[in-house]
Amino acid sequence: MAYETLIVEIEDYTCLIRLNRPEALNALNSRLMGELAAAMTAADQNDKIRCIVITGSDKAFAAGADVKEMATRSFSDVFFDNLFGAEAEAIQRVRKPVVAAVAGYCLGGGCELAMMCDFIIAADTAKFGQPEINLGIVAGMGGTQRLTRFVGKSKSMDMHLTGRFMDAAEAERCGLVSRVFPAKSLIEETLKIAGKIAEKSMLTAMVVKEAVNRAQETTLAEGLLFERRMFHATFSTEDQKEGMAAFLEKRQPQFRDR
Ligand code: CO8
Repeated sequence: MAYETLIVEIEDYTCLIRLNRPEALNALNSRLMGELAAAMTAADQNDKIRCIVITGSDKAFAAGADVKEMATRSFSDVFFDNLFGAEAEAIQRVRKPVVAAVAGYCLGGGCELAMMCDFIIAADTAKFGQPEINLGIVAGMGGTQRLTRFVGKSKSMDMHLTGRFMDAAEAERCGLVSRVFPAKSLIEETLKIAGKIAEKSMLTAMVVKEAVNRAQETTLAEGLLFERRMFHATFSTEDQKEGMAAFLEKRQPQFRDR
């Protein structure tokens, strides 16, 4: 399918989705969010794809929601449209692993989109921020909730109340991003990481994703019980037999997602 605001490439087992509105630093407008939700849903349903990577350009992952599109809208406009609500839900429904590869500006809705991914790999040029307060609004796609869970209340309050940007080193230090690479090798390194994920059992990878995401949603006791039950359930899979046999036979496992 052809997209106006995305470039989608499928290579080996990875679907690389590039946000592509260079004229607006990849600002998220309705068109882009609709196309992104559609592209991610299609990738999730495509049996060939085992990992999804979302990226932007060297200059910007995304500089936030499109201010030009939002500026004159009223409360009832955005309320009845449920602005970006359906798209955000579609993105969060994706069951396969999703990695964000962030270079340059990653602000407002852009930072929120990156945080909706399963983890964030950053270039050393990345700049994260929730500067909505400068526009007289509050974050609307998870910024106050997810950033607080990632970096804690103090730093999250600082980011949301001052609107300041955080560089890649600070973002790695406080747990917002998992790894930082030089900008020129960001995509290559992220695709290597996606390739590693693609080698695993997709069935197990999806279970891992569900279990880790539970940690953000529930109490420790409930999360531990969910994890233990999922651990028990993996013993019903062929991939558990294959993974353990391969270890004992000192060979690489051949997972079949069964
Ligand atoms: N929306 C629309 N256009 C944008 C945006 C944006 N968020 N960011 C940049 N652009 C455009 C600029 O208007 C400019 O276009 P033009 O040349 O036509 O004027 C072009 O991109 C280049 O931008 P700059 O000239 O400003 O580039 P600089 O390098 O000087 O500055 C910055 C880069 C610092 C990133 C600057 O562009 C900036 O501050 N951008 C806005 C950042 C921001 O405030 N983001 C938050 C937006 S609000 C939001 O994300 C809310 C999310 C919640 C949505 C959930 C709904 C439920």
